[in-house]
Amino acid sequence: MQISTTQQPGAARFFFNLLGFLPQGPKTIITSHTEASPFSILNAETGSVCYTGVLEASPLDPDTGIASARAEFSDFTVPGSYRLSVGTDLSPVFTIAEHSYDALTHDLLKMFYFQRCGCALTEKYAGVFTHAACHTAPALPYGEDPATAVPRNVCGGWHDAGDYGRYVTPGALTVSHFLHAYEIFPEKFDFTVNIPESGNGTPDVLNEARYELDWLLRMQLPDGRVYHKVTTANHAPFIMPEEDLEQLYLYPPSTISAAMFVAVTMQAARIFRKFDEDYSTKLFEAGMTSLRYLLEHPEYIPFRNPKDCHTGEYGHPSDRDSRLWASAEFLRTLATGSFDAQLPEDIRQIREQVYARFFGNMCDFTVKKDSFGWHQVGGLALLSVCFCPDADTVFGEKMHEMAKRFLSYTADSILKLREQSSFNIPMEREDYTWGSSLGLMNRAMFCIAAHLLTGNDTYRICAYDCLDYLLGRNTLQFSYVSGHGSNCLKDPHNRPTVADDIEEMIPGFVAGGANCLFHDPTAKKLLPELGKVAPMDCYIDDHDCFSLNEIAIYWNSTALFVAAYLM
Ligand code: 9MR
Ligand code: ZN
Repeated sequence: MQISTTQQPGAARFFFNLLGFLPQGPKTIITSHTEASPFSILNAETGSVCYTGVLEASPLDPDTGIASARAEFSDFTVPGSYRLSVGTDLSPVFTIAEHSYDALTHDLLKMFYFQRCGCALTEKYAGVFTHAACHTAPALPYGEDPATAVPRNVCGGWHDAGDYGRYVTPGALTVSHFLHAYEIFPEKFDFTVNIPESGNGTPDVLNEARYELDWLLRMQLPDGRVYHKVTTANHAPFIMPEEDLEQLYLYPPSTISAAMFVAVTMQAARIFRKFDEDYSTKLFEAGMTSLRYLLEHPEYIPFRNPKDCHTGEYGHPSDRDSRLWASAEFLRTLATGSFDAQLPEDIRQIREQVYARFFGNMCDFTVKKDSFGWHQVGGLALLSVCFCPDADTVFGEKMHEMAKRFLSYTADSILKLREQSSFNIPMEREDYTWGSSLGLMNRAMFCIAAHLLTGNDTYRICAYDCLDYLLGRNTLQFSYVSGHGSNCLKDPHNRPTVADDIEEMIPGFVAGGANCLFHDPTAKKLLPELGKVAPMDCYIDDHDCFSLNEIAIYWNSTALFVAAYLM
């Protein structure tokens, strides 16, 4: 368990990325000093001074609860092990090294193998963390008479989080993080993670994505609707997944699940084209079926949990953002390679229709700093437009301009937040909520996109700031990624790792993070009341705290996007 400690007078604290820095990357360490004192970087072995500078002091910051100072030494690029010294205070050792984030990126991707449902995790790939195949029984469509309902095989996919539910909307979103990362910077995914498909000629990031895509295809009904989720009625207790034998239900389709299904199958169809043409065609056709359904149903059909269902809801106020994203992926895919060759007349007409609506949806779109998250997926449409090689032709110059403007405008507002924070983190109080890691990684994604589009280096630096926070540059000096950093996540709210009786935690899992809204009873009980604890300190590494310490696929996939780009 991890509770913020009140600062001892004289005992300086140092807050920094516990995985260290890249030689060419930005380098910032926050200290608990309050004056603009001189600092030095010392060689950790010899004690010799390698670099000197002056701290930049910040007054008390309500988000961190402390006054602090910042040592910035980005222009010091020599690999090695060092300490920061301020007067007589010495920091713990930190490193500057090539490949500081390679193992991290590897493990962030490998995490998804451990989330696989419907197959046994074997020693060859899982090491000691094996388990038998789980959730293999057919699921019943919810609300139908069990005597006559036809059970359906929807085996596969990833467990969403620390629970065993499988939900279409976060699933599609997560796959899209993989696909966008691969599409925008494929050169970063030249590594394998020892999964059954490794070495088959397709990069592992796509192999892992396919495991979820295959399941998404099973969640589609012949008329194009897509079940919203498959879960038991209640979350299982802390048992291994193969022991969870309660009845699985398929919960009613929504237009959000259909739209996100269209988006991700269309995107995957164009990316898988060169690896497996038959699979690509299958994805495209499945996407077309649901797109036709959506065009015939312009009204929003939401999903709400029925009264007797207590698993995640993933509700939305509207389906406009998911329709916008679906349209963008469809238009881009149609214009890609072999798809545009011989378009049947009906698809040409559909394209006109989609384009017209896309335009309207885009003009109405309000981008948020977390528009790559499950609350709001419109940001993914922006990525699709802005990184489309011939965006002016496919989307029109005006639309392309608008998408670029939305992206850079949001990235600029993220930079402003960063400037206001004493830790140089683009977060404000209201951002310390359930799944704060997602908001933070979304900001880093905006900054990466803006950096790639404009070449402005401040965006790239801000993306590193976000990664630094996740890996230890926070008031708890805590790395929210298991297995990475000397003080890191060890006891997440995650059923298998609690139930498996193995002391060690699987590396590469990202926790939801600090949340000052106390959404779970243990957090309420154990954390001091707000005012006595700063938002950045509102976190406990205890599996009971599901609103602080759960793991989830989209927390990992956004971190993967960021770490892969920055590594
Ligand atoms: O991540 C979700 C968080 O933002 C919401 O506030 C919370 C309550 O609705 O739900 C979280 O999502 C959970 C989902 O409902 C079920 N699987 C675990 C998810 C992570 O906590
Ligand atoms: Zn399972």
